[in-house]
Amino acid sequence: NESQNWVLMVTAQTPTNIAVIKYWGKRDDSTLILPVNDSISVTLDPNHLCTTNTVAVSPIFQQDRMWLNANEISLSGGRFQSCLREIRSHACDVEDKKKGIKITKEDWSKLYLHIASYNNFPTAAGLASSAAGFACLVYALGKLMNVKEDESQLSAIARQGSGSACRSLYGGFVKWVMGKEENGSDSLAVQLADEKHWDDLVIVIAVVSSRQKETSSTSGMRETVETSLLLQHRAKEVVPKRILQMEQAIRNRDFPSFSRLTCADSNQFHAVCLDTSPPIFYMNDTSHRIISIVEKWNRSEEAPQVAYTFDAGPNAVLIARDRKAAALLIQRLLYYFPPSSDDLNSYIIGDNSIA
Ligand code: 2P0
Repeated sequence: NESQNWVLMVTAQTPTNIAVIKYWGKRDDSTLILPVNDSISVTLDPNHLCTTNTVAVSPIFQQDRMWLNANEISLSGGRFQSCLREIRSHACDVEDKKKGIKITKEDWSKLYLHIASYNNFPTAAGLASSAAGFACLVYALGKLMNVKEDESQLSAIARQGSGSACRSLYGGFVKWVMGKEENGSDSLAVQLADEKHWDDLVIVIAVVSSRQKETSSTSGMRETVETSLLLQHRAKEVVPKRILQMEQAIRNRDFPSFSRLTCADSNQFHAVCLDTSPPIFYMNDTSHRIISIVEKWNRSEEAPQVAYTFDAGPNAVLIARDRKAAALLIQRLLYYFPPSSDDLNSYIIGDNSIA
């Protein structure tokens, strides 16, 4: 440490995840982000919809700073602060003999970080950018600081950045166990099956609109918890049974059950939004048309070909049972939503607000 001119950095890449049994609602007002029910998601292929974070530490840095897609953003928010505080508290000694760098456990509380984050997909499109973002931030900092905790323990830190982020620490199928503890120590992600377990599935995302949603997930959830009776029924009666059935469907690669549960859970999540006062509408007419097309198609076949699920926005996440079904799905989407001449280069259907 003779010279103060060194910079140590780590780069990590984390994909986003799509819930097939949804998280919607927090069980307390604290900053811990503790959900009212378990959820299950599928983590996307790391080559698509992912966040890349480079985190760096150097004695020359004067304060913690972060850039998102090359624009500096504030780190003063409580969620960033929670993640940074938690990860620093688990930091260990780091030594790079080649560079002559030695950082002790105690040094980490005095050193500042620079974080550069890049999303390879539109941040505003409601495609779970915060999930990939916080998972990647926590994972990359964990590597930089030689944190010894495993992915599951790291997921409990990422959860405090954004609930759904805890599920992006693993690939494949992941369950976020809601936990019972008041301090959130048992509210973490576990991997149900790795990415190779069911690799026939093909996920097609139909971007219906890339406009920013009107009601953020955080405030939408708060309003639902305060006003929806349906949410209480969902969290206590419906989801616990569905979680068990979904785990079984994933274990057995049982697409008919997987599809039935995924579509039903998406529809109930949007019903709970509608049961909120004032009601929250995340889907639009194009989303509804996509549901009708898929439902009709699935019913006309011997077995379901495609599952649909919609998050806090109008974009459709369509999960095809195999490549053949995915090709037919894309053909159908292009038939029902023919691209106009000016958006032939775009993959956006519906109101085509941004190409
Ligand atoms: C999910 N969503 O399970 C559900 C389905 C959207 C619909 O998790 O307040 O951004 O940061 O914990 O994680 C979106 O909510 O909310 C979400 P916070 P988050 O994927």
